[in-house]
Amino acid sequence: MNKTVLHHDLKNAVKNIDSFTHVRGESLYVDDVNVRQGTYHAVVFDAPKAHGIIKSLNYSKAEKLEGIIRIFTYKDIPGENQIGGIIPDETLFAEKEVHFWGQPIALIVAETEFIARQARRLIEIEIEELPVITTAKEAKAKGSFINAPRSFELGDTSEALKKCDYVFEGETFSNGQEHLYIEAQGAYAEPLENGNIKISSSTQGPTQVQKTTARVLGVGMHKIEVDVTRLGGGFGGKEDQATPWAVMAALATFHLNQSVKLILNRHDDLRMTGKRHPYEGTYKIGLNKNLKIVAFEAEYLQNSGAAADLSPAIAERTLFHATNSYFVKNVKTTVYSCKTNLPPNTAFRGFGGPQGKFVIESAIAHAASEMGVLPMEIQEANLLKENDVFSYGQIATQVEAIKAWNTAKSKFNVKDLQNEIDRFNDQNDSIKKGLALMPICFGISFTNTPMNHARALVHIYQDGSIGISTAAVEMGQGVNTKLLQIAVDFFSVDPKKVKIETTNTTRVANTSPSAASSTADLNGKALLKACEGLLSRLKTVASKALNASDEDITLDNETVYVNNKATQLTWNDLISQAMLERVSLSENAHYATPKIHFDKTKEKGHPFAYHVYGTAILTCTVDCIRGIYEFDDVKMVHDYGKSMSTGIDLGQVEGALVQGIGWMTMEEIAYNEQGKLLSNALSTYKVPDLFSVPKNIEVIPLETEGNDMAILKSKAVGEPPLMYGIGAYFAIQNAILAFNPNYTMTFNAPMTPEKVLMSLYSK
Ligand code: LUZ
Ligand code: MOS
Repeated sequence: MNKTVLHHDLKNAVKNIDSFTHVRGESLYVDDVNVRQGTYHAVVFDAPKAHGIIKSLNYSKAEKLEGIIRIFTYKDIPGENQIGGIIPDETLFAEKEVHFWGQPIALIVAETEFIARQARRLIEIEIEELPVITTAKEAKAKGSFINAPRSFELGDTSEALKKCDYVFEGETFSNGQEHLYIEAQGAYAEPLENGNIKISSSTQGPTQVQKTTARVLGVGMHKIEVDVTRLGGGFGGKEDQATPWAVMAALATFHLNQSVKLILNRHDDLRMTGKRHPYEGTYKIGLNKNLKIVAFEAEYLQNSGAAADLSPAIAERTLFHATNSYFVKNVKTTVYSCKTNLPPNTAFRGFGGPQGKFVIESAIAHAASEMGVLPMEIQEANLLKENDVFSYGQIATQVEAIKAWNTAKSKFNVKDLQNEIDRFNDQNDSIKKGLALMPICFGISFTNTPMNHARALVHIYQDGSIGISTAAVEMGQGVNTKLLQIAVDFFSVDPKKVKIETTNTTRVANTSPSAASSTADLNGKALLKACEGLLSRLKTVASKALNASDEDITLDNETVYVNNKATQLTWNDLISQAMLERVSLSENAHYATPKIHFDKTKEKGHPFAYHVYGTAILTCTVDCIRGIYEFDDVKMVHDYGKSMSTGIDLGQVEGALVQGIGWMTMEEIAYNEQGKLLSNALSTYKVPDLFSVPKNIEVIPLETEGNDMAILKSKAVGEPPLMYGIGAYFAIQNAILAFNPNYTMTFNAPMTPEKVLMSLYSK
C-alpha cells in the first residue's frame, strides 16, 4: 500500500480549480480546439539517419495520394529557416544536411492525419552518411561544441588541494530523461483576416512561439496571436520545443489560407524531441580530517545534441548548483556544451541543476567510503550557513540548510532509522536495506536576469465579476488556482466571480515562458500590483459614496467596510458606482524582480531572488538475488516559505520527488551508435508507476518566515523537490555495499535493476 502521511493543513486548502473538469474529462487541450470546417491535418517527415548529406528526395508518390494537399519544405519558407532561440543554429526544416535522427525535413498536409501518415511512407530519401557522434566525450575529443566553455571560480583550488588531508578523483555519468508529458506536442493554426494567423499551442512559452513564427514567416509579431488554454504537462519539454510544430502549422496555414492541425503521436514525439541532457562529469574533491570540503573541482560535459536550444542556459545552471547546499571555499567548475548527433536536448525540471548536484553528491559518497565515514557526516559538516558565499558571488541569506537538515534528522529519527537498517542487514542475507540523506538548495529566478518579469491584465466587469490574464501557463502545476486565490483574497469576493483567462499573446505581450519555478512568483506579483491599482480607485469611489476617507475603506466578503464597520455598500454596488463615475475597471501591471543581476564577463553577481532548501531521507530495500529494489520511505523536510496553497504545493513535492527517483533509477534513454533512439516507446522506456513509487512519503513543512521576493512569501516549489530523488541513487549504493563489501561504488545513473545485479556480484 502506498500512502502519504499528511503534515499539511489541507482543511483550508483551496482545491485545484481544474480538478472538476479534469476528472470529468472536460478540460480542454489543443486537440480539443474546435476545428473549422475543412481543417487540414499535418504529419512531419523526419530524417531516417542521424548525420548525412541529403542526396535525393522524392515526394512524387506521396503527392499523388488522394487527399494530399501539399508537402512543405524549407523552400516554402518566406522568412528565415531559423528557430534557434539563444544561438541561431537550428533550422525548422533540414536543407542539404541532416544532423539528428528525427530532424524535421518536410510537413505533409492532407485532408486527414491518416492520409498524411500513409504519404509519409511513400517519400523516398537517400542520405550519404557522415560520422555520427552520440556521446559528449566523443564530441569533446573532436572539438565539437555548441559554444565556448564556461567556468566559475572561487578561491584557489590548486593551492588548496595541495594542503588537503584527502583528495579523491572520479567520473560520473547521468543519463537523459524523457519528459513524457501526457499530452504530446501539438498546435492548431487558423487564418484570420489580412494574413493574420491565430495559433493554439501546447507551449510553456507563447511569446517564443509568436516570435519564431513571425521570423519564419517573415511577418511582424503583431500578425501572430498565440493562445494557450492549458497543457497536459510540460516539465520543460515545452519551454522551447513546443515551437517548431506551431510554426509548421502556421506555415501551412500561411500558404493554404486554411486551418491546419499538427499533433505529434507518441512515437513521433519521442523520436523528434530532445530530452534532459546526459552529463559526463569528472571531479576532484579535497577534504580535511575534520570532514570539511576544502576544494571542489569539476568538469561537466553536457550532451547538447545537434543544436543549442536552451543548452547554454542549462549549462550555466549546472555551474550555479555545482556545490548544492554546501559551502566550499575553493571551487573551480567548467562546463562544455558538446555538440552531438542527438535531437537537441532541452529544459527539464531542474534545468541542469540536478546534473550538477549528482556530481558533488557522488564525490561526497566516494570520499566517505574511502575515509570510512558515512556520507551524511560529510554532508552535515559542510552545510551552507548565513552569509556564506556561492561560487558565483551571491551571498547566502535566509539560509535554511542546517535547519532543514536538523529538523529532518530529529523529526524522523535518523539514528534509529540507521540502527534499524543495520540490524535488518545483519539479520538478512539476501535482502538489504540502504539509507541516504539528500539536502537541496535551488536558486529561484531565470539565471538570465532580463527574463525575470511578467504582466497581468485584470478586468472587473460591470456586474462585479473579474477576468484575469497573465503570462502564466497552466500545465498541471496549479498556477491558475494560485492566481485565483490571490485575486479572491485581495478583493474578498466569491471565487465563482473570478475567471482565469487563457494565456494569450494579444492580451499579455512579450512574456517569458512559464519556467524556472518562477511562474507563480512573477505573474502573481504582477497580478497583485494590478489588483492594488484597481483597489485604490475603488476606494476613492467608496469613500465618496460613504463620506469617509480612502484609508478607512476595506473590503470583506463582498461588503465595503468603513473603520472595520460593515456598510450597506456591497461589492456589486461599488462596481456599479464606479461605472457611473466613469472610473476605469481595468488594470495592466508589470513586475520585474528587483535586486538581481549577473555579470557574465566576471561570472559573478546576484542572480537569484532567493533559494529553496530542504532535506530528504530515503530508504530502499534491494532484493539481492534479483537486483530489483523498492523505496520504502521518503521523508522530507521542505522549505515552502509560507505556503499559500498547501495542497498544490504538496502535489508538486510528491510529483517532483517521483520524477527525480525515476531519473536516477529506472528511466533509461538509449540511442544506438547510429544515433537511433532505442527507448522509443513506453514498453522500452519505463517511468515510475504506482508500484514503483515509495511506499510511504512524508513531508514536513519547514517553519520559516518565507521570503518577500516570493509571492505572498510562498516559495517556488516546481523544481527544487525533484533533486530529493538524487538520494535514491545513493540509498541503493548503500544497500549494495551491505551485501557486497567488495563493491567499488560507481556513479553511473540510472541505477537500473540490471546494474544493481551486476554490482551485487562485482569483485
Ligand atoms: N529556463 C530558463 C529555466 O530559460 N532559464 C532558467 O534559468 C531556467 N531555470 C529552470 C528552469 N527553466
Ligand atoms: Mo523549466 S525546466 O521549463 O522550468
